[in-house]
Amino acid sequence: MSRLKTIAFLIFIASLMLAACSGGEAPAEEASCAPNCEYTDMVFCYPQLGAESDWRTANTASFKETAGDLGIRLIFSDAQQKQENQISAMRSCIQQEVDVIGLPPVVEDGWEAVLQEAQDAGIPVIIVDRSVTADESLYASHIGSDMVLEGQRSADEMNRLLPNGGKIVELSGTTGSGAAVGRAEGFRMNLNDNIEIIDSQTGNFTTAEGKPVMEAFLKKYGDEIDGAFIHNDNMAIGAVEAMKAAGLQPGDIQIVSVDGTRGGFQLMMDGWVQADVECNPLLGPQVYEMALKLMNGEEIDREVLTDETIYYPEEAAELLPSRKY
Ligand code: GYE
Repeated sequence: MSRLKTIAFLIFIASLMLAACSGGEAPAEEASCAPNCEYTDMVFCYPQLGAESDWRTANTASFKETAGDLGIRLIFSDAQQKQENQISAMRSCIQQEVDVIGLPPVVEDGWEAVLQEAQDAGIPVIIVDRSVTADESLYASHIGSDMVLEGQRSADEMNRLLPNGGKIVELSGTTGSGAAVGRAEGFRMNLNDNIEIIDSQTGNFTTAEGKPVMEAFLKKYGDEIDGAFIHNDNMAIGAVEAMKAAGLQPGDIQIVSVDGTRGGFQLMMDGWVQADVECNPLLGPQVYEMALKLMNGEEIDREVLTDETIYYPEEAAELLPSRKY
């Protein structure tokens, strides 16, 4: 082989290796202001999934208020818990050539096509809050809670509340959502063998749908129910309404809920909820910081999990006034 041919061959092999390493990932286009982009240069798209809970309202406020404070142009929409609405909102943002998209996916599956479209357009996507099942190469990062850990923590609390075992019901979040799937999985991982989940139904994370689900449980199982794992505080509010209507007293059913909203704190103060596992919705500042780094072509973490705790009735009254949501 002549020297020239050898060099050409080596270049060919090197380019093959490079392509293999990058996994076919199209790099996000750097913004024209890079590497000195500022928040005031940013157009950020947030196709919010809905307004189903107080958690969601606080999450929306966090994105809107922080955008206002930092001078970011926010393109916001509300998909009313419908994936197809979120997908068309994303497509509209891609068409408008936004700098970064933050996607809080209503369900885990079915995002491949639109994520690919964003990638082809050079627009990085940060998955916010719930997770997706799409391949990691299709998005820049995920910032949100560890839903499996929240489920595990909830089970630890239920184990503590029912030391001699018992029968419990589960009021699950939106079917197929990362939050409901993760919490259900983590809960089953840690739950003691002597505690039996006798039924599990979705209340879609809303107060309005949580109430009839608990009503039906009470009708079907009566006083067989020792405990309830409820995937968010808004459904717990609905469930407690049903329990009150059925003549139950606080503590008749041991309740573990998730979120840590003001409504959840009030339920703890009134004796209805025995533990509230925190899920923090105030993700705006963190997500925008990462979005700016992406615009400037800086390194980012592929997964950022929120640091969270568990709240108890004893501290609820003291903490309630300082709660932001
Ligand atoms: O727990 C619930 C909301 O995805 C973590 O969605 C979020 C959940 C939250 O509707 O209240």
